[in-house]
Amino acid sequence: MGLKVAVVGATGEVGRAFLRVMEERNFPVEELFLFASERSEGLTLTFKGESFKVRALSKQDSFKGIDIALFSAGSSVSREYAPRFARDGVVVIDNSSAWRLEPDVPLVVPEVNPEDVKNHRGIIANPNCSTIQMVVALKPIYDVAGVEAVVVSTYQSVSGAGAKAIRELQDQVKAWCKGEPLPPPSALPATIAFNVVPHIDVFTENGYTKEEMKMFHETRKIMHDDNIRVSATTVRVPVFYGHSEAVTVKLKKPLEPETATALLKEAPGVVVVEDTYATALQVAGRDEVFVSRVRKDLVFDPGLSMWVVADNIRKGAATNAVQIAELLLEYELVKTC
Ligand code: A2P
Ligand code: 11C
Repeated sequence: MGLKVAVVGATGEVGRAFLRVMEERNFPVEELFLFASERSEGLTLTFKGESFKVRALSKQDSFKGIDIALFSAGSSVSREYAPRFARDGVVVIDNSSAWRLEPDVPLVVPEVNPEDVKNHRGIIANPNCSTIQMVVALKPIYDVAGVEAVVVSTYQSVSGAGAKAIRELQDQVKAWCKGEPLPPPSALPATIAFNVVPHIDVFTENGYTKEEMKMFHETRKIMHDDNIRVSATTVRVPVFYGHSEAVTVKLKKPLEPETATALLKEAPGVVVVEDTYATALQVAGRDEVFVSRVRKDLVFDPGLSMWVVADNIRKGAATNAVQIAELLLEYELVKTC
């Protein structure tokens, strides 16, 4: 008894994590279809001890019979293929930015707006990783004290930019250790080894990057509140896995740090780290959002500041998508055969 599940972008960082997370959470997969580009055709990946051949997405005409497809192959692939899957009756959970702001596409973080999945019309969007971890931490605070504005600076790992960016950091560090010139950047916009780069995704007309504007728009959509203002500075750092965020929240009502901490401790998917702090290296491989350094903000009154860290490939992408698939089952929006 289980579902027919497709993974699109199966050979990528997030694609491989989809498989790991479904295996760990014992997601009921009866049949598995792995898709990637023609470059990967015939490659073998393992799921629950069984080998599965990767197929070229471009060579597949029909997707009928598949129940759920988890997509992480970039926006252009999602734009082209998600509607084709949906037309064939598949529910697509898409990790790209292609559909997130479309009015008839739910944008879901299960700890925040689970019920939104019920409005899907074939495509459900997984938010950007830096948005997901922030809204998981904001939700319990929002519910009690309201949120007027958020100022956030991110420290994002290279895995957010995919497998090529991971290799780029590795190659630059290796060259540095050998005393050789660093290979020039190609997957990332600037040399990332021993550097900090305030440029993720493309720049937009208002001087913010698209990554920063994702945090603005996606937060509003997920929280169902078009009045929240988010000013983000998103920064790439030489870390392999785990995004860290310094989050400052302007509240509507006073909330003591101790009360916020107690609320966060009760919140689903949150781990509060007290007396010390979470770091990206520690949380890599974990599914929860780690919150530490909760304190009264010295600029906004009422306001709080906190440090929020999560594994961008897991909670920021694969785990959140698999949780959405679990919601589809829970709400009986897909049925196991
Ligand atoms: P491939 O490995 O064959 O290039 P990442 O974000 O880690 O770089 O992964 C991107 C994923 O998207 C990979 O699985 C990649 O497959 C897949 N992909 C890229 N372009 C296409 C395409 N045109 N059709 C299908 N899959 C694609
Ligand atoms: C990064 N947050 O770290 C990006 C990756 O819109 O899904 C995810 C981009 C997206 O580079």
